[in-house]
Amino acid sequence: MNYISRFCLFVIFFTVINSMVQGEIITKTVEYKHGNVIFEGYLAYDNSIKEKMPAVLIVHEWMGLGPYVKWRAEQIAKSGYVAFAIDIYGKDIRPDNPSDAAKQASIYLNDRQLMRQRAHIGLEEVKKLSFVDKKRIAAIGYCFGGTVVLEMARANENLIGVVSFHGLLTSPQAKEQKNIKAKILVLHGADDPNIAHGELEDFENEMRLSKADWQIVLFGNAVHSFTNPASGNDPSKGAAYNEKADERSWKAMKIFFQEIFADSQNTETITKNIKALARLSDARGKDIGTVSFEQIGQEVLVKVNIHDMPEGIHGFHIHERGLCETPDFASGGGHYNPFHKQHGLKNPEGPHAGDLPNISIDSDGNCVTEFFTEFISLDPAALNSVFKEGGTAVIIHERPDDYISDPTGMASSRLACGVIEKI
Ligand SMILES: [Cu+2]
Repeated sequence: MNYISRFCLFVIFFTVINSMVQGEIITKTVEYKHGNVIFEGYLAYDNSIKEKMPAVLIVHEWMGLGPYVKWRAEQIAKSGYVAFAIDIYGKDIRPDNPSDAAKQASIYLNDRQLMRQRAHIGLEEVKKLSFVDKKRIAAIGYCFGGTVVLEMARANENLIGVVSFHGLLTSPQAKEQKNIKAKILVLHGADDPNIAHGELEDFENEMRLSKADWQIVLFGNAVHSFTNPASGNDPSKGAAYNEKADERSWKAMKIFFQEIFADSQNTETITKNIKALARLSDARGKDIGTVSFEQIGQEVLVKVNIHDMPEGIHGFHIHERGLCETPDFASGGGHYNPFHKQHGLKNPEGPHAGDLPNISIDSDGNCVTEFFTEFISLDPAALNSVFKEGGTAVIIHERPDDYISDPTGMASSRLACGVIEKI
């Protein structure tokens, strides 16, 4: 966007004016400037982490940057991210009553370019931190702040994901935007009276047209501001705390982060040289060859080199435990299935992450083949990592996998097994 390049001409400076240590979490008030406007943000991070860390911007509610988002920033820092609560209104503009808050918020709600500008300035600040991985930044926002982070996604800011907690969803800018890049998670109270009838559908349509990767989670029995304990507990007022929805939405955000940060890590750093190997043996414990794994971008290249096995087509899977006990290999457990899907590469409710294509053993008892799978990862932090706690194992079955029958594909007994190990 043109306006972004214009901003880069301004000189923004950064001053740390206050610092304190809370165990391993460092928190700092950060002053920054744009033109004549001074802002006051809030930074929190875990001092014990040495490598570059992913960062999460936090955008405040209509009352401005206050204790609530500071508390959230500290929570996020404890999860291993650099948390930076940005200031949209400017230093000292901290409304203390709803009518002033509404006045402030509406300045930006009615001027989306100004809203985008203020958010962009905050984003540029966090990028200046030497310990932030600039390619791995997400943004979350509450109420007014939820609207701001969605606007950042519409402006195609360099964010890998945004999360709106009970934010207003629609934008006058909605129609101009195509191809939103940031992944979007909207966490919303199903009974939030601030969303007019039809606005949810308008937002969905906007996301479709923008070709966005988007999700909306609606929390039943939740109204506006359901994540904030200060909102009281009377839903009839339209804003109230809802403990269940608060916990569930926080969990949803963390799962979203795991996904988006692991994904970006795959493409940036994990691409190179993470490899794994399984040495397989048969029911009598005799070596029958190897299966190797190599992460290449989002996919894993699987290379099979097997000998001394019975001729024919055989089911071939990754199982959920890294344990190969002869003679039946039952110790490997079921198929590796971290996303709780059904079995089968052809199953519309599937597949298991561990579902791999059948292998064909020739008349000499050998099989040399290779293929890609996108269902597993070698990134230890990924939800579908083969290096999960307890490990995983490759298993060759007696019969072919029919690719559809849940949960085993009718592949019958287990002929060979090998624990997957990092090399
Ligand atoms: Cu199996």
